[in-house]
Amino acid sequence: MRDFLTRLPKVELHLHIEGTLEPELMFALAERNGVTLPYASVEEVHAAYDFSDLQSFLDLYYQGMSVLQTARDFHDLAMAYFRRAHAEGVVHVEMHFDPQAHLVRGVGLAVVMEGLSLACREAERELGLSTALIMAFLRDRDADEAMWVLEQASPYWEMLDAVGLDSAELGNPPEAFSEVFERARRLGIPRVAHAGEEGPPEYIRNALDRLDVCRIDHGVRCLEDPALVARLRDEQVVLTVCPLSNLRLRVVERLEEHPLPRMLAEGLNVTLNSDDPAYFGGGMLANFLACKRAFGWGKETFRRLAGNAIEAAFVDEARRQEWR
Ligand code: ES4
Ligand code: ZN
Repeated sequence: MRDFLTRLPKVELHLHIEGTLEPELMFALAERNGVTLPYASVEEVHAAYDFSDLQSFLDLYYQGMSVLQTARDFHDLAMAYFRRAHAEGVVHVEMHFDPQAHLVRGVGLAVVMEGLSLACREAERELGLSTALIMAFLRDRDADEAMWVLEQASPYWEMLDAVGLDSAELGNPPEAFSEVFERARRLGIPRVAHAGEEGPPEYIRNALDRLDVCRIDHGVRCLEDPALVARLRDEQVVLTVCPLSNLRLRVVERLEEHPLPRMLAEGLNVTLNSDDPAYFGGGMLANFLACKRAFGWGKETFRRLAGNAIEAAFVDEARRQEWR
């Protein structure tokens, strides 16, 4: 099964590139940039990654990315991830990045875009790995700032495959960003949003109705609302589920209790993704293997899940055909 799951062409639709920062690279970049980290060793970092909820993770996630300062850092971060993903049989990566998390530290959007876009071209050329960019707005900062970031990004609009909405969900409902997402819609930029990870089903509904998103990131709390489940099934809304993330952030206490099997049984358009692999215990293959262990799924189920992601990717039909 491990061989089968490795060889299965996997498309990753929900990944935060800053969440791929492994402790070893974090230390190397800290040294290169003269940044002091609050950890003495890789073991200490791993010990600190014992999260109680989304916020406790986000605190360390934003702290960890303080080592990312130059375009070269962003390039090295992304290339290191692309190489790992490629080795696991990932054929396409759609990565969120968080401009505001860098802007507040004095690292401008041009630095981020230069590093990431260089890595994307290199991945295509050297690994045959295709990539897409999702510029995410931080929902725990205000919508005016998000709108400013979207305008600042005008030189890069053509390079964006989508905009997204992430960070601390509870108390930060999607509708606060309706004008920003309307602006993106008018620019012809597709939209996705995190919803129903820690937040209630209502946030999923409002992301669809008020932000006009084509995918919901996570969405696992939809099961609390049968009418919403019916809608998600009827409209075949793509849900980018991240099992190991949900486990490590205590959305579920055990993977065996994860809503994934019920979501599949409901006929929902589910995909498997890794979210922040450096923080949550592994990438795409680890997530697939964890599901195998917890749910005992056969090959057909994994083919279906991987197929759902292929159909939902921001790529053209010819590319899709190579992976089917
Ligand atoms: C995130 Cl797991 C998760 N949820 C919301 N925002 C995020 N940013 C990075 N990882
Ligand atoms: Zn996420």
